[in-house]
Amino acid sequence: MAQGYDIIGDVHGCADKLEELLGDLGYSVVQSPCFYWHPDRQAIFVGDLIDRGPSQLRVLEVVKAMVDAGSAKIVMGNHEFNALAYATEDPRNPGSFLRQHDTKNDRQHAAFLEQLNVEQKSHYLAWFRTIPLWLDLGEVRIVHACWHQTSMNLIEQQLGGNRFSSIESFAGAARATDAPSPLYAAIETVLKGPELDLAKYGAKRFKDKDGNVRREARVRWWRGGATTLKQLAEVPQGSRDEADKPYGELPDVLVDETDQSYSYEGPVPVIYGHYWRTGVPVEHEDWTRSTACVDFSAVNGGTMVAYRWNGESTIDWRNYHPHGRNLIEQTSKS
Ligand SMILES: [Mn+2]
Repeated sequence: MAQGYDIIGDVHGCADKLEELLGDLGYSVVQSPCFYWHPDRQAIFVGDLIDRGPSQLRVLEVVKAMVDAGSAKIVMGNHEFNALAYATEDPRNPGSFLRQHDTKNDRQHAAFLEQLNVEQKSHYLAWFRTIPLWLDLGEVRIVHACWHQTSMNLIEQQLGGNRFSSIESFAGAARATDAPSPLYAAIETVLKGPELDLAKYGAKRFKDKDGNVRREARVRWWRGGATTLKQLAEVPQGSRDEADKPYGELPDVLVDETDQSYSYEGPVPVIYGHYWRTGVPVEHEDWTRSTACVDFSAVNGGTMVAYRWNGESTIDWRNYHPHGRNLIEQTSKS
């Protein structure tokens, strides 16, 4: 029985950083079958094992071996979900796929498609389909992007659980191209995080770093008790408005009940990934009393991070590994 969990952030094909982190955390390789193991702890992966990075096959070998051996658990990331949709033909529209093979999607997924051969792809895609969309371990909860009970209730009702029971059940959920179903929207909330419509509250659109005009802003769902647009919406720092002026402050107006419902208040701590944090974990942004993000952009020159949960009911930033100060040193080195 594990005495604690080491919850590991988005790996994105960075096998060297992952194996270094596992070593630092006290996991060692057990032979035949070969897997990383810790005498009294279990690793939990928050998903997004694949895409972008240089050694995706090695990451899949390491992580699946741990999960098969019981030395790790995993939840699904949006990149595993997308990989499945990319590979699955639309049953209503033979010849086209549940995720379109267009330039943007091809580019996002190119490294995975190149690095795995046909057999490897079908082997790991079959495994992805069985990965749960979240884990509720009683005293701690793990999800890729957002813990939102309303969405999770809907998923459980429609799937009969929190995973896809068959490829047909996946295909039914992943049809997104025409009108997204409530089930698809709920899965997006859990795996990609909620967004809110700025125009609905009289706020301006903003231009993202690539110059695309965005009318939706990410929701800072980890802010417990947040009720206003200013508290909940995340317009990235340095954004500009459509007239190319600095974006300025969001209005401090109340958001509606649906948007307020994303705000997570505990009491059980949630550990999640997905959000490409940088630098050291900062209170209110990267962690709160009841939430901790473990994605610190490992594939983008950042640090592969774990949160070492030891049974606490409120997050303790000292349980981040590496610790804050070391994070700065590692980040500035890379
Ligand atoms: Mn993600």
